[in-house]
Amino acid sequence: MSIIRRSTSLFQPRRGPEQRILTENRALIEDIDRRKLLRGAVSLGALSMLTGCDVAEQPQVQSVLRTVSSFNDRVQAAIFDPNRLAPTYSEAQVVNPPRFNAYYEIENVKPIDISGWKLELAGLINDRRPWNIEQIYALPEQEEIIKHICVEGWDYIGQWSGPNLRHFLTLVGADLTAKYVAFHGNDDYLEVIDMPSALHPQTILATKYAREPITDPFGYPLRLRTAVKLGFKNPKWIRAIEVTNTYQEGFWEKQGFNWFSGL
Ligand SMILES: Nc1nc2c(c(=O)[nH]1)N[C@H]1C(S)=C(S)[C@@H](COP(=O)(O)O)O[C@H]1N2
Ligand SMILES: [Mo]
Repeated sequence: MSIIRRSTSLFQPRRGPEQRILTENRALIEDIDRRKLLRGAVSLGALSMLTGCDVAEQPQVQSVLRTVSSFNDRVQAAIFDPNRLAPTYSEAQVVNPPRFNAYYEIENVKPIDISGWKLELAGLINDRRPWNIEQIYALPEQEEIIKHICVEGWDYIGQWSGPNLRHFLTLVGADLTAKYVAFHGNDDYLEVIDMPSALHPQTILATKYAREPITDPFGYPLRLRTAVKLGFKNPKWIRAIEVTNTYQEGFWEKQGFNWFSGL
């Protein structure tokens, strides 16, 4: 089920500045609507009632939406159930090759040269020795067929395998009581997830797609795949993993999307 389809009722033709404001803040409003924070039709009137300020002015609309959105982050984190499993699918439903996305076009993907690649570990981890790919391949593998949902309004079912992240973090002596796990991509992409989501049973460090090594566009040699986060919280081409208590905004949060972005 795509976000756009679920939210179209919000964007029925309206006239004048109200339509313009709704369009310009589409991403934030969709995010709020997707989480069913506001039931029924979201209107500027409803938002202004929520916050008690005049939302007819553009800068205020943004801050109103951001307020609702970050409030929603806390609610989301509080209601996250670390034991609830996300739906899984059958092998017949797997889309192969997967659908590509990044903050740039596929032609600009810079493949990782595996001879020079090591996974770096940083922050609140006892054993921060880097890992080469052979060491990672030697770990027990977990496979999952899960849905990838992108905030841009599309989704696909994919078949991913690789070491379970909780298992890996335990192995290297990460502080599992820390708040966040940050992933640094080789393309300077940063995304951070909360520790409970990192420790969720369906969160893995994926090395394979449909039982073959992940190909360059999709994150070779290592990417995150979690069934409990939107697509953008699944960094590809991981260069470093950092365990930290410091809150950091990733690429898409800076575009206005929710930090938590759980499913
Ligand atoms: N390093 C890196 N990881 C990234 C991105 C990116 O631009 N760089 N884009 C994210 C977004 S928005 C999506 S939807 C998914 C796309 O993953 P896919 O190409 O395997 O479908 O990767 C996510 N991880
Ligand atoms: Mo995405």
